[in-house]
Amino acid sequence: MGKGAAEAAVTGTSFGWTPRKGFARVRRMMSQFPRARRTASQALLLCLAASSVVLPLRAQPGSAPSPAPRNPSILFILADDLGYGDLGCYGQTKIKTPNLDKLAAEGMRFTSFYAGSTVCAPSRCALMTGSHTGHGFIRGNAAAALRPQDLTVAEVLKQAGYHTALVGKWGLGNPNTTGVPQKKGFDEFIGYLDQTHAHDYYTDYLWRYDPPSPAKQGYDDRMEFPENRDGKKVVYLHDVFTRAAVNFMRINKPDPFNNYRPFFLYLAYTIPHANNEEGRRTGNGMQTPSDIPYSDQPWPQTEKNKAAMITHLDASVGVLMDQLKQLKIDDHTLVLFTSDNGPHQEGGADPKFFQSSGPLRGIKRDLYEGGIRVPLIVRWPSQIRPGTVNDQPWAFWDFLPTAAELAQVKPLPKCDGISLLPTLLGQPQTNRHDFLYWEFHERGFQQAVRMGDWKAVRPQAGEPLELYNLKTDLSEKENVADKNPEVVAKMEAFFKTARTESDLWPIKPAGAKQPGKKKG
Ligand SMILES: [Ca+2]
Repeated sequence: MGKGAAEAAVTGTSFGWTPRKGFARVRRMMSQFPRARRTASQALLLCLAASSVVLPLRAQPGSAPSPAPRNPSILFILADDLGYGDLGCYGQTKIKTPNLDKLAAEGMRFTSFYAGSTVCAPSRCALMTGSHTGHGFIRGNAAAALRPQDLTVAEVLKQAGYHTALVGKWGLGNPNTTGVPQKKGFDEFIGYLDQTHAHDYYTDYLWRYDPPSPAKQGYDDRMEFPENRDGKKVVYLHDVFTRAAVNFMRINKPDPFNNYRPFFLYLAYTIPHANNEEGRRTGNGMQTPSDIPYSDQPWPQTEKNKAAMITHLDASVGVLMDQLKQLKIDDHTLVLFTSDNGPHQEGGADPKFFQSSGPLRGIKRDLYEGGIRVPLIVRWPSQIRPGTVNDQPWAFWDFLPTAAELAQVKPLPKCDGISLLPTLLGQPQTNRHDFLYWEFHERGFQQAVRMGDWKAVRPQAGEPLELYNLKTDLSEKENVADKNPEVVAKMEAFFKTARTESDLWPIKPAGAKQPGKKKG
């Protein structure tokens, strides 16, 4: 596609930068109506707009018919390498996160929620496909791409009538593969495809997809940010993502024009991940436009930057919530916030400095709790009781069936997950996980299982299991395998059946070279 056409296409899309473009779109739609019908339509629109604000979801007696029952929109916000202890509402005392703390106070906070893996790509694969790492196609940070048969939550929601978008980091398919977002259920996309590219918060290009329509050309190409060329640091791409998300929600707000079509926005932010390349060059890979409000703290510069990144992320969540409220759709939008794995020790940052794992053992690349247990906050004011805390073990692969049930998809797609919609609605949750399973291929071959209060870790293939009782030993300090042979036997049996063999991810002995090190 020529650059001129590309730029023209960009201005008319859901990620357009100014509110005026949204209004211009409405005006263009209206101008296509014959004049006589336009006035009547405008009056009708005003009525519908008013009713969508005032009416609850069900029609009130004597009122005009309300829109057909509609499913909630979904805003899924993913942080990158944010630890279990990095948020105020999870015990953080130094890093300020007022907006996320408010989100938790207004919704449900999960204290035993797990990422799909302890690094990016397999974790995101589990999130998107509902398969844990014993069944998923992508089980490590290699340059693998999702295949046509790997059904994603975006495909499920799109088929259920949602308008879907990905803003931010993908990592499940590079250009010209079967795994690019537009082939995996996303109507629109702007962000990073490759994980190493996603380390650079001042990159001079992103990838972008916008589908063609009768009104405009599509777009499927790089989107340039010339301000950042030649190493200049002008546009912080995290902020581009926030603006794109805000614009997407405004333009795709369920309304009479789109027959109250709900949206699914997967907003995969990249902070507080380190810029590993910058870290190797300068010793400080915690890339942020400013260390405010921590400039005067007596902390190492990398830690000031890390704290500023997390507070910056928190402020962006505040912007998103303001937008939802301004659009008057926050009551009927399910907002989820979580992280793809535990805190990193990269770019000069020390995860111990802020106790980023909280009370948990381990960090990113560990299968101990600190590597995989992450915050999850869910807000849905019309349905979820504010200030609720849930300690049931759930994991990334539960999101697909939860979203599918929310979208009234029947039957629910087969996967490793369980819909936790009953829990969100305050109803009895009759089905729960017997086990949660992880495997990790970068350091030989490691496995972990959570079963009730028990946690088992196999440090290497062929080695005995370590066993911890999380109820009495949350920090996994005391291996009690010898004292609990029956539990170990049960775990061993499950380890044998939890996974399918994979040509891409074979079990290898300790020390064997594995694909995908230090990438995401
Ligand atoms: Ca990550």
